[in-house]
Amino acid sequence: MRIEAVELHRIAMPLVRPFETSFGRQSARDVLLVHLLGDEGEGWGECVAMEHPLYSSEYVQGCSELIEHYLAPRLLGAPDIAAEGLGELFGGIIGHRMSKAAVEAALLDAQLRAAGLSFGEYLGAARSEVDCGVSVGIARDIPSLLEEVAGYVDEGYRRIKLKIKPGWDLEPVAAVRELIGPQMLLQVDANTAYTAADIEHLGRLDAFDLLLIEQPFVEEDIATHVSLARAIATPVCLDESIVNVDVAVDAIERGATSVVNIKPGRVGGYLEAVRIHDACGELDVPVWCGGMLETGIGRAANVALAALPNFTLPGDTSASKRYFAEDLTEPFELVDGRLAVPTGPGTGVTVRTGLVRDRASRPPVVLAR
Ligand code: SMG
Ligand code: MG
Repeated sequence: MRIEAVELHRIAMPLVRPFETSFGRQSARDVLLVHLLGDEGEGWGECVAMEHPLYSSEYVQGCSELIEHYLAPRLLGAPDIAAEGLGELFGGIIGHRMSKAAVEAALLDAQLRAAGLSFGEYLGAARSEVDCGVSVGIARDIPSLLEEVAGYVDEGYRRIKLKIKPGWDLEPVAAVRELIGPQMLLQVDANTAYTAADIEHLGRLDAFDLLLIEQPFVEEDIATHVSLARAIATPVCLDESIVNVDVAVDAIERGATSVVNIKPGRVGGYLEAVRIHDACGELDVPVWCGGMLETGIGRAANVALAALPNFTLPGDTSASKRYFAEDLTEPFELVDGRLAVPTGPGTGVTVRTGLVRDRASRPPVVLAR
């Protein structure tokens, strides 16, 4: 399709409760949306970068500028472009995967809407609903953590993930395992907060029968993840480190990760996410869909991805109300611990453009041919 205009929207979305990880605490989501208008229709994509470069090197304002100055000009200069051609169109622009992924998502939404195909149909979904887990932030104290976890268990979530950091690990994990019982799936995520000196300490998590431990060490450090995986029984799962399919295969072959967290934004888009899914399937490595506190726009596409056959573990694909009182689309609601894969064309959800306008934190950036 020929892209006539690129709009970048910024929305301040308050969270229903603050979310704290090993790298910080946030009480709102600074959302960047890409809206593409083309000769065959329009599409929306959500950028997963956080407000500050603390989860990874990308951050919202940087993504907005990168798209404005580098990606949008190439889009607007192309006579005819499809999502499958973006790798070539953006060739030579190093990194900036979250920015590229947001543009890809918007273009996929536009072209799939035009073709009358849903994300699920296009990506290869094998199920009509997906098992959901919930990511639980670092709490003020153990009683508050238990109260929050108990609420999610009551809502029907099929897996609990606890954020951990040095000083907030064995005790909260023990207390939650005690609360939820031995059957319920439980995993932890350190967001790179540990070092090689902590390997013995992390081995004590083996006592709690965890599904996995996610990204204990910095993203470039595959070797220390290999050492940990050899030292402990709990499976090691990489998140931040996995930036494309080659890195995923290499990390698996080296023994650094035996489960993979797939986030389309982190790997440059849904097409690369599917390549990682396929490669992991061939290596018999299960995958699950991560989350970046997406609004309904990003969530819709993630839920479709999570319905692919090798997504065998519950994802961080929670209901809209886990984060937002009011979503930017119709809300995703948990039914029996699952979310339904949207079936309409494109993402299958409708963007509430009035809300996008009313909640804007700054004027949109509008670029046209
Ligand atoms: O969308 O439910 C969600 C968030 C899940 O914990 C989550 N994401 O490292 O996996 C992760 C984090 C990254 C974002 S933390 C601000
Ligand atoms: Mg993670």
